[in-house]
Amino acid sequence: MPKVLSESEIKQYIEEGYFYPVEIMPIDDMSVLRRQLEVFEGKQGHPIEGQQRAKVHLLFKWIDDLMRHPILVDAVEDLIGPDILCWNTAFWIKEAQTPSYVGWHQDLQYWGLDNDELVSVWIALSPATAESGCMSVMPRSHKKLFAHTETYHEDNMLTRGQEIEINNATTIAMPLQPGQASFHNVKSAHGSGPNNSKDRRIGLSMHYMPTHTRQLFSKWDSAALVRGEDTHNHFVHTPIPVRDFDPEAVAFHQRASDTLREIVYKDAQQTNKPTL
Ligand SMILES: O=C(O)CCC(=O)C(=O)O
Repeated sequence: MPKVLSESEIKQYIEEGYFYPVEIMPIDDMSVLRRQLEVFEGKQGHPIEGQQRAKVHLLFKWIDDLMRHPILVDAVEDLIGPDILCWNTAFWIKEAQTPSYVGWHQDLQYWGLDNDELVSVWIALSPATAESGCMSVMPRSHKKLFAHTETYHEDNMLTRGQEIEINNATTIAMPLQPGQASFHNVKSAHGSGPNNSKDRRIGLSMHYMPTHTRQLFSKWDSAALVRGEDTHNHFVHTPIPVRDFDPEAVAFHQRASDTLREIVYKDAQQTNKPTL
């Protein structure tokens, strides 16, 4: 018996490779979380950047809590079963009226993971609309692998500026209000356009996988055990921070985010882009 998703949502995810929106929390509760991010950015004097954007559950206690939110994890359990790791949590921020975009891509090809069960959850902290550059997905694209061109375009937020040629394929925009999330399979082709709105577009992606998953690009990698049991131990479990910038978790973040960088930059040109 599924815990959160309906049979038709599960069927849509399996057949089409995505579904949205799922209500995770009310808008007002999400605006409290957005404020926590922006208070931090105000104190450091600039938006979060570089390695502050990846494995962020190790830096911010409130993100570790969000990653373990029962509605989210129940929904993921409905899709991949009860023993669940979260491999990465990453901010995707497009400042108001800026040209940054995300080229059409499939994640699986760059993450070194050995199966296609990983579920990507993208949760909105601010309105994600057609105007602000919400994510779009190509239905049923998770059933094959596409060739990517590595453009290194400066406005493409991806490490290599990778792009799939989508030609006339059908694509579906996934607008979300703060507190709502979309779910897509690690092989689903997705991308997003620039933010032409007057507000920042702030999203957090969280990548959940079954505990039997292996990392093929690195001998050492980490993930958070968010539910169930891990009898495989292919990933070192991330510590749970007791507060934002807990020294033990921050030290772990250094190694975890350096490793992530090595994985996503495997065979790529080095750029100063974030590790996404
Ligand atoms: O934030 C976006 O527009 C794209 C995010 C993305 O590519 C991902 O979550 O895998």
